[in-house]
Amino acid sequence: MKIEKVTLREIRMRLKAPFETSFGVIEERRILLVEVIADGVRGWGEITAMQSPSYNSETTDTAWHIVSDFIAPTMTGRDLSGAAEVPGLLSGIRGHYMAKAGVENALWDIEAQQNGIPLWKLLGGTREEIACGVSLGIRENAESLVKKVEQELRCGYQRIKLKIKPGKDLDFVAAVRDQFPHILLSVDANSAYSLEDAEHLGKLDRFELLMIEQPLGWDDIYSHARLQAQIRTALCLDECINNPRDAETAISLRACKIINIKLGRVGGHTGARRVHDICLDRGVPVWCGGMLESGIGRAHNIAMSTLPGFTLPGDVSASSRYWSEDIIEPEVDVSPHGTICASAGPGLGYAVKRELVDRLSVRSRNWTDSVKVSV
Ligand code: OSB
Ligand code: MG
Repeated sequence: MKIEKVTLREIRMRLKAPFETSFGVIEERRILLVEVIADGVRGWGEITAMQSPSYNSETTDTAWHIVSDFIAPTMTGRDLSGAAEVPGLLSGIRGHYMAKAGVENALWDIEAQQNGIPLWKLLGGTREEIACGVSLGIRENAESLVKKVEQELRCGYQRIKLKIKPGKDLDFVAAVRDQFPHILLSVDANSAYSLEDAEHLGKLDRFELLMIEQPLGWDDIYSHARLQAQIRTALCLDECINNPRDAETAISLRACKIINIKLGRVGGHTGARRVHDICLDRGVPVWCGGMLESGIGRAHNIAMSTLPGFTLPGDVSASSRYWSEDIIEPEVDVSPHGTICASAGPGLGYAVKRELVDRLSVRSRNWTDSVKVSV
């Protein structure tokens, strides 16, 4: 796999509706797309960092810097045996998993195309249809949330996740649970609470939630272990799990009973598969998290979700929930029973709408084998 060209683009995409989490309201995504050409084959990856460092420490701009000044110059012109070599090659760059993932995943797309098989098969996927849930932002009042839940259930989604924060938690969950006593229901706090809130969080036990996702510090596995010992509901870690060692630590400390795997957060498909393998081995169910991705990131998420350990519905939902027009063809559709079928085409299995990407681009930069940097 000789890397001939790397192109980095920033596109802006406005969400159909604002998405509120405990760390703020997201109305527009500033997404970085990575296009790599190796042996004449083109592959795509997406960098899922938010524009502010409020989910984790990366941002769209830190990722632009790290890819531009370190990753792309390291990769361009190199001859690799496969995409799985990338983490080793980039190990001298500390952290910045989301930036690395965008580049590595483009190479996975290429490798699958070179083998003439779908990416999900190359990764070792075992199911052709994945189970889907939705993540619902914080809303003004419980009534409008209940209406939204009803609408998503009508679309077929198999699990509903509610974003919560202090002051917008118990009443909202109670209203939804009252209306829908039997659905798979979970909550995600994005690190909005502290261990002193243990008693308060324990009040969620009565709602028979599937899980409480990342209630405590974004980098604090230990406190989650203390909390899990005090409440019945399963904790799920998102922000805390950045690599296989974090997964080992969290499972050994009993800090969680479920893990959310996000491709960007763990540095790409190689890291994701390692985290998945550890969880499968230790009997910890995993599911695929989302970062309000464009179709390219979404297609990578679908491929990953076909691995055997992904036994819970993920935050992978239809393109049309997020965008008036997605950048891939066909768009991602969800069946009436809340599933997505993995594409049978080679690589990602979706075509990138290049003219649309061009129209949405606000900056781009490329690196080629002969001329390492050109603006
Ligand atoms: O914590 O899972 C999260 C979106 C942005 C940042 C963090 C999270 C989320 C979501 C949305 O929950 C999931 C999606 O629909 O893509
Ligand atoms: Mg989360």
